[in-house]
Amino acid sequence: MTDPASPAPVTILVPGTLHDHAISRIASAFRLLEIERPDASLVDPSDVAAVRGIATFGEIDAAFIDAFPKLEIIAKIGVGYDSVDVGHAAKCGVMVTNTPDVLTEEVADSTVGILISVLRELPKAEAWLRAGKWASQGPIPVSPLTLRKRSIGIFGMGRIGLAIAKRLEGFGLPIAYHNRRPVESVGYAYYPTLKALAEAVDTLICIAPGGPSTEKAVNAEIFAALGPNGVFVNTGRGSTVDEDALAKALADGTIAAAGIDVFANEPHVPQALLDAPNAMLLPHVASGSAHTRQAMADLCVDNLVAWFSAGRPLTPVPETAGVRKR
Ligand code: A2R
Repeated sequence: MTDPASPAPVTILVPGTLHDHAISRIASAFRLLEIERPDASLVDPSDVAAVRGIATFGEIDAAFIDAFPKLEIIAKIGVGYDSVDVGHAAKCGVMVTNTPDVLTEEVADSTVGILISVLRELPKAEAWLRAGKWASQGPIPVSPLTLRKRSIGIFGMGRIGLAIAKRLEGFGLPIAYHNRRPVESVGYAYYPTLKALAEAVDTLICIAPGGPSTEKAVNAEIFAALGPNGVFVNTGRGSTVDEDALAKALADGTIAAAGIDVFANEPHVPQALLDAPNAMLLPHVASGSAHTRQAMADLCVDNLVAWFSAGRPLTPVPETAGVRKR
């Protein structure tokens, strides 16, 4: 693709791995430049001034933004964009886009699946069968926990939180939530603090964004409030949880169990969590079906195409919604 205002093909930089479908669409619409990781020294100096867009699945810091004087847009794959220094991008007049909505139903499906798997210990049951214990020792002992009679608390009643709530309402369970402000269009019980929500429910689902405002918001105090029958599921961001406090709460019975799909320092998982038999741990798979990852890749590239052809992206993040094409 060339910019109507300039005949040279637009160069899009991809630092690190990206979905294959996004790569092939970028390569056919733009000039694709790939580097192994977001390190500006890996870009040939003759290409630095050509970079006008970045497509990424991962981290983009202020120094990386500053390295490219002609940078106009960072197109992030994923709804969360805490890995991009969006404040700095906004200050520099750089647009940031994410991929909301197209993953909402998939992440909600996965979250409910994780919750049920944790409660009914389905991974342990499968391991029992595969180890031949069903045949040699008989049925696996019944699961101590169940979804029946649970009360659900959702930390982050946004697009995905609402989709989770609707599903669990269908299971006949009461729903409550905590956001910074109540959502007028929903009738679920609102708690103005996370602690009050945790005290009121026995099942806490975290689907809030990462970043400074939620950093370690789920901590020892919240686990104590959730209590010994408590179950915690996180498909939001690992940074939102104090992982040391979670491991301790699982080990000493402060809560009963957890299902964790996201970690503070991915792909590294704290040993104390790996050691917890009452934790089900997953490698950030909540949106990870071929169907949904392709839709996320398409929206990422559609944002680049819309920016360079019409000067407006489809899904700007709120912090850069006011950035205009220079
Ligand atoms: O606080 P509000 O009223 O802005 O509501 C948002 C809530 N939220 C928070 N709640 C409490 N304390 C905070 N510091 C805080 N920051 C945000 O989280 C809103 O209801 C919800 C986020 O919803 P959406 O923006 O619609 O995001 P979506 O598509 O549901 O995805 C949520 C997160 C992503 O950011 C990724 O981290 C993850 O799910 O995939």
